[in-house]
Amino acid sequence: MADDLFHEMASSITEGDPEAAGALAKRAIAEGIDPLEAINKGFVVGMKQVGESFGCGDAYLPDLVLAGEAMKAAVAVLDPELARRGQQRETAGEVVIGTVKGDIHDIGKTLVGTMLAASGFQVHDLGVDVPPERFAHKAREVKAVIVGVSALLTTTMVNQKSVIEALDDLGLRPQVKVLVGGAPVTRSWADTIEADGFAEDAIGAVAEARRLVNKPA
Ligand code: B1M
Repeated sequence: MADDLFHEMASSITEGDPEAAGALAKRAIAEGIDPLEAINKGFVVGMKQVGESFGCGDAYLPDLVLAGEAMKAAVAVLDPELARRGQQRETAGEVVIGTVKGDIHDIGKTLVGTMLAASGFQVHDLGVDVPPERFAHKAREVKAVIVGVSALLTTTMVNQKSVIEALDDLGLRPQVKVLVGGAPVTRSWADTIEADGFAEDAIGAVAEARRLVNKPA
């Protein structure tokens, strides 16, 4: 029964099991289940559960990382089938993400990127130690709707502002929204540099990104 399969799909995400998620996605295709339904009624349900557990302290960072990996494994199997059927999963838009110049911390940034990709954004991850101009040029190249800028050091936070200035220099503001985050970053800092969005963690980043493009989850 499809409901049982959807339930198993959600569990494969909450258990952070990419192998199971991939196998369940293949089973859905073999059983003729609509891949969009599999994503929305199965895997996404698990993703939401993990997010809620993390929000109230019942799940931890490794759970989020594994859930993200499991989601990616399922989507990797289902995306070609979606394309084959001529359906497109709703794309929330292009996101350029990276860690600011002078900063090589990448764990949180990568996690945020993974979660954004799992929630429907097309993510272009520029890596770490990224000069402001590179964010801006990539944003222009891919017609980004959001530029996500991570900073982990009090000494590099200021480079988030430089990214906004670089976007300004190319005339990309305000149509490109800027989302900032990282351990030392606060809402008040985001307001000071006139960023459009701020999130404390990866789940918050997904909610904030969807709000910024008017597609709340
Ligand atoms: Co560094 N480091 N580190 N470090 N390091 C910190 C950040 C520090 C707080 C440690 C400390 O002193 N207690 C401190 C900064 C102090 C400060 O500025 N206030 C520090 C320092 C000083 C340094 C060096 C200068 C140390 C030295 O060399 N003397 C050096 C700097 C190098 C450089 O960048 N130029 C350095 C180097 C390193 C390592 C390379 C050893 C390693 C990084 C490895 C890697 O990333 N591949 C490292 C690590 C691991 C840490 C700590 C211990 C952990 C960071 C981490 O990965 N956390 C860190 C202490 C800490 O944060 N507790 C520390 C887990 C990760 C999932 O969380 O990155 O916060 P986080 O991401 C979260 C949120 O912040 C948010 O969501 C994520 C997921 O929940 N978020 C976003 C992040 N980006 C976001 C973007 C968004 C939205 C949300 O929108 C776009």
